[in-house]
Amino acid sequence: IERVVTVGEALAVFRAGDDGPLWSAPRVAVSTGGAEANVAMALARRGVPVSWFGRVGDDSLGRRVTRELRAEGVDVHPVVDPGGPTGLLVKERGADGRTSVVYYRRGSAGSRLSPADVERIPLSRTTLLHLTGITPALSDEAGAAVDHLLDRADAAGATVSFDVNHRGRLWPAEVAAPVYRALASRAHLVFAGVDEVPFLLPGRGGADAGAAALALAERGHAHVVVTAGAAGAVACVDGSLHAVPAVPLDGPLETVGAGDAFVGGYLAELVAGRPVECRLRTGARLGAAACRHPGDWEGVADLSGLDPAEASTDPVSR
Ligand code: KDG
Repeated sequence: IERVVTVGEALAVFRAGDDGPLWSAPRVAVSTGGAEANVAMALARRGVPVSWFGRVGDDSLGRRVTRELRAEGVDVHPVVDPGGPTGLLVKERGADGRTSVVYYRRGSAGSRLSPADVERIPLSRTTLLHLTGITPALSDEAGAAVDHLLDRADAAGATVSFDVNHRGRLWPAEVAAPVYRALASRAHLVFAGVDEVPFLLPGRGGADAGAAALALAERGHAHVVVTAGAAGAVACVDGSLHAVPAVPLDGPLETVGAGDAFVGGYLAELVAGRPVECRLRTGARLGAAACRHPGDWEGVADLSGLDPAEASTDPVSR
């Protein structure tokens, strides 16, 4: 694999909480999010050639998110759509330290992705196409674009990676589950959080990540990765199971985007031809790094202190 291609909705992210809740905070921080965009930025940080495709509005937020993706080294191909605004995600941190997410994205440009938009995306035997379960949640048209991409990936012999990424605020579980199963069955590599496994294996709740990965393998998924947050992550590849613990963290954590950073780390090592343990370890480090920053993806730029071998007790280096 020489290049990763990803398609989805990039969002503007407004974040409040450092100086009070959104209703009274005098300032919000602005940045970029969207699962596929986050994965693309993590991959670019690891030096992997990566392209992002999707729609943005003909507005300042659209210019902003494309500019940020480009600045991070992603090859960006926006369709600028005057028919809808760039989608927005608002993250608000409560006094209890918990983050809540609200979307302003119905009818957004990103949700208007169409099969015609993805017709010319270059795919070949040397591309890895990364998709998530968020895109088909956005609209029927966006779902049709995902199906068309999978047909094209099939014809081109591209490798397909799929991250379930269930978003209960976008669609109900009973509508989403059959779509996730159909998409996962067409992917070579499936990522799921341990709590998302029941979507793929109805009736199998409560399993730990290892048992879940084995059960998915039994269902015919030759390459699955199940993440379990602070309990680590497991991969089952061609029948063998590999596990890594999570990197221990303390201090305030903001976990939105950690899953995407994990996927970026895992895929970066896959593209580099590294073994499964190494992919999992890098995934865990990037996931942990994302938790140390209140933004979705910015934390992946700094992996210091996340490797036990380089731990130092001196808080200053000079
Ligand atoms: O994982 C973080 C993403 O979820 C966030 O950036 C926004 O893609 C997003 C979504 O739809 O939740």
